Amino acid sequence: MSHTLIEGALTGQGLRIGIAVARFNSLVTESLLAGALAGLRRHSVAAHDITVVHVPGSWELPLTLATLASTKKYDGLIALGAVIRGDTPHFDYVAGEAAKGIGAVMLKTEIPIVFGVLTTNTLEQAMDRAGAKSGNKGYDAASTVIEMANLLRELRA
Ligand code: INI
Repeated sequence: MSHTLIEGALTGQGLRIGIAVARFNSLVTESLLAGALAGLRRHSVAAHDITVVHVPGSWELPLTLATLASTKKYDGLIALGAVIRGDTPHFDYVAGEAAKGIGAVMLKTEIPIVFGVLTTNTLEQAMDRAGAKSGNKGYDAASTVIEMANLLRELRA
């Protein structure tokens, strides 16, 4: 007897996606946003199905995502931010709370939320992950949110 295999498709047609993006370290986060938008379009998500919300910093992401999720208008959400250790002793609080908060919102609302918040020691490391040497985590976030939205649809069907 063969096993059952369930995997989310990477086709974004018909999916409604919300993106919450932090303005703090905007040099990095604007590149993450550009990558995410390019990734969504590449996977056939329609422009009119994409909503982008700008917030001051990564600290503000969890509440914003919780509010977006509560509208029930989205099949998946993406959180984009950049928390850079060099900037301030705030690092551990902001990075920790963003990660914990976003994870908690995802489990409470049962809507997939992709964690596209970079946590790095330097601006250079962040830039490397936002379209320079190491790809673009925003672009990766787009395919992950599509896979997860499709997977959850399938698991719930
Ligand atoms: N917000 C970030 O997104 N990244 C950071 O590196 C950062 N640092 O280092 O302070 C940061 N702080 C701002 C924070 O997210 C809030 O916007 C602010 O505290 C107001 O609530």
